[in-house]
Amino acid sequence: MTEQTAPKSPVTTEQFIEEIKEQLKYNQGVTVEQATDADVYVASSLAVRRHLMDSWATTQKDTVEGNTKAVGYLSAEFLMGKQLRNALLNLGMLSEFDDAVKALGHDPQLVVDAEYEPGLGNGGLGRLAACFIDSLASLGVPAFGYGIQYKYGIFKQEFDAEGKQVERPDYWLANEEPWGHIDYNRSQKVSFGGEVVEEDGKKVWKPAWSVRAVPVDYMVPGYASGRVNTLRLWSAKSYDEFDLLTFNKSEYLDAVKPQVEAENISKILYPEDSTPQGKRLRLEQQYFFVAASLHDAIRVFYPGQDKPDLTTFPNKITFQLNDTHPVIGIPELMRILIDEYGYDWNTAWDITTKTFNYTCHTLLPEALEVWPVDLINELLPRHMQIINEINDHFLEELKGLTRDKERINRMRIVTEGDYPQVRMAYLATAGGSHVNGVAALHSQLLKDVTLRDFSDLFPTKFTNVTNGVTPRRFIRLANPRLSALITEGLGTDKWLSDLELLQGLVPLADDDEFVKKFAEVKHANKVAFANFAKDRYGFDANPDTMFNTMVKRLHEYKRQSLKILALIARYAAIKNGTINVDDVLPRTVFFGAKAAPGYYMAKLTIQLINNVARVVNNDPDVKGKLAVHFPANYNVRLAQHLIPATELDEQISQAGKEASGTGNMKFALNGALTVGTLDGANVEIRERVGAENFFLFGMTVDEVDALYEEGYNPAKYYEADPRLKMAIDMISNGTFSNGDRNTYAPLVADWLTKDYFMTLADFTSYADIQYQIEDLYRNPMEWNRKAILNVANTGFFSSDRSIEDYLERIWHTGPLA
Ligand code: 26V
Repeated sequence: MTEQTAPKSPVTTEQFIEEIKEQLKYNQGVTVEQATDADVYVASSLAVRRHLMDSWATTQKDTVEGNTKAVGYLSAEFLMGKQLRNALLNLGMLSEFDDAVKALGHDPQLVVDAEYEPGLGNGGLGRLAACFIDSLASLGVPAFGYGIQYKYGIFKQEFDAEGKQVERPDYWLANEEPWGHIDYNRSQKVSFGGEVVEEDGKKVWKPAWSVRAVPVDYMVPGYASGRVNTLRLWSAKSYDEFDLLTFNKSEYLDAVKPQVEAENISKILYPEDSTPQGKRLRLEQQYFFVAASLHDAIRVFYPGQDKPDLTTFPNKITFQLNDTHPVIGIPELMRILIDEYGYDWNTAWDITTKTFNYTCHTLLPEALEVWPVDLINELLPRHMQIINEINDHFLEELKGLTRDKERINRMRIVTEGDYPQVRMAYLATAGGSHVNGVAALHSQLLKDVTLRDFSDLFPTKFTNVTNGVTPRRFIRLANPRLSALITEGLGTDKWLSDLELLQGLVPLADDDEFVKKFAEVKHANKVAFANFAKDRYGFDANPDTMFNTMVKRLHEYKRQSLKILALIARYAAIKNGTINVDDVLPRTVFFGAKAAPGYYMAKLTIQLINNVARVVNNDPDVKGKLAVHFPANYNVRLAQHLIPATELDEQISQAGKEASGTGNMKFALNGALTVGTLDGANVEIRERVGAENFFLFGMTVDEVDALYEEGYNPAKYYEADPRLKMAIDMISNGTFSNGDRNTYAPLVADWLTKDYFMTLADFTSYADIQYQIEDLYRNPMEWNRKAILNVANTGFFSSDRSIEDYLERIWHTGPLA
């Protein structure tokens, strides 16, 4: 990326004050005196939007008229985070905003807080999509994000009196939302069901019902690029405003039923992020947004053309499939080309395979989507025919490549048997040009294990693009103190658009003055977080203790249980005098995690963490030495507050299970040290920061495989390490359940008899490395030197670099001229 200095504000503070006043008056219809923080938030957002308008229009025009292939990022999730400050940063208006809002008598922080965070994603995959569209715009690449504007985002998490997770609906559109522009004039019709008939030797799909997909457009401003791309999120509306026929039968409620059903499609984000449930509504969602997006792209790139030459389609736009959720786009494009535009099979297949590429984000076999043939037949009968035909052609092609019949059978896109299914990852691999994993280790495992047969026969299809995160949101906005120090240290702010410049900080790790300043920044961030936590959650966190954080979705493979077991062991050791109280390094542990509502073990783990926190925090024996906090509803906003304040970050998944992780990158870039396994992007982070600046523990992928092979017996580890035995016994004997021995019995039983993710086997090495961690922490200068080296050496993990890799290896396009 070409380095950019911070953009210059298009307005003075005085001008911006006038613009906000104008919006207050003509949009909200309130006087300055009447205006609430929420009013000022809406007014300033609308004013900011106006400054993006010209660039948005020229970017759209150049995207259509220029000769640069665009990128279409198809994703069921975009976990955007709040918009206002990001837009201000990218326009260079942060200080003008603060000053203008103060002049109007408001606290800028409260105005920014009035924005309700859109939670249109579950976790890593959705947040990655948001980072990627930020980087595409910042690099000046013409791009569309395409997804769904869910009415209800990821649930709001609360904890009840027993510490159990309770899910509340997230009705994020309850207040005025100034960013999305509903464009009724560019809606698309999306049809479902019905049957396929033959007419004049041609297959004709006669759908049974249709919904109207209405685009809601969000501006995606680039940082200092002068470009503003579009995130187009589809919302489902009914065509049948009123079914008169039914109404005449005087069944009023029945008359609105089709309308309600149609609009259900974009009503809610599915909160599972690993176990697909094969739900009909979810397939409807997938087809809904993908069909609307493909038709939209044809409309955009061939304006006003009845019979466009779609053989040029892959030169106009390349579509990235964010996991398998949009893969139904492959048969949909085939259907459009063959049925709607009259192309023959081979031409259509050639266009389609050139148009799509697929990113896989998982290694868990149960997370790979499959759809029952019966369900696809019912909802999308023409697509099922096309998928079957793709399967037939593909099997023919395989016969030309190998004589291994078993291998060919394993590679079927449509399985055989009584309940045949479509394997979406296989369809995506066959129907696109490239397949990539999201970290080096993950891409290797995809080739060696998950998609082995495919990579053997189509080796050039496979590549790796290691994930990244946007430094604009996760360093500059989240951590202004560190940002200022980095700019001071490097003598430039160009690092925000060329993150490898952080390398320039390496020598400063040996500069005691700089190290002290860095330590002050971290401490100030801890104080700021403690204040935020007190205000927002009501707990006291002591900034003079080590801040140790584990935030991510709750999943057994991520092993929050390992953290909680080690924590209990530590608690027990302090209590029973195994460690001298005076030798204990004071620590505050923060958890943040949502569990899928139907994921029993994950929810029970949440309950356990909350109750460990209750017991530990109320025990005078460990006061000042150990504290545990679990703020509810971990989201992007909480991440932006907590990550800059963290000193030790936990990335402790079982090796071979976390595809990449992106939190690990955010923490390292904010100067936390990582305790982690050799999994996902941890491997690459450790390579870059240096083994001596990373706390490695646990089994490797090969050791894990060998142990499965040998036969894993978790009870052996329970017997072997008294610390582990003590921790598990305390859970069983009711220490964290008011004496009730049954509460956590399912967790204990699982640990002692199954423990699929080998938490117990890694316990000893995890507990042991804590001594190293604490020894280092006792030497603040050395700790902070290492933390600086983490910042300095992780510039590679900018999402700008990820996007440049995609451009070069997969998309073969670049910035607009
Ligand atoms: C699967 C499903 C299954 C059906 C229900 C809805 C749903 C939603 C999402 C997913 C896929 C989850 C995969 C995922 O989030 N993977 C994460 O992707 C991150 C970005 O690449 C990566 O850093 C994490 O390691 C990986 O777990």
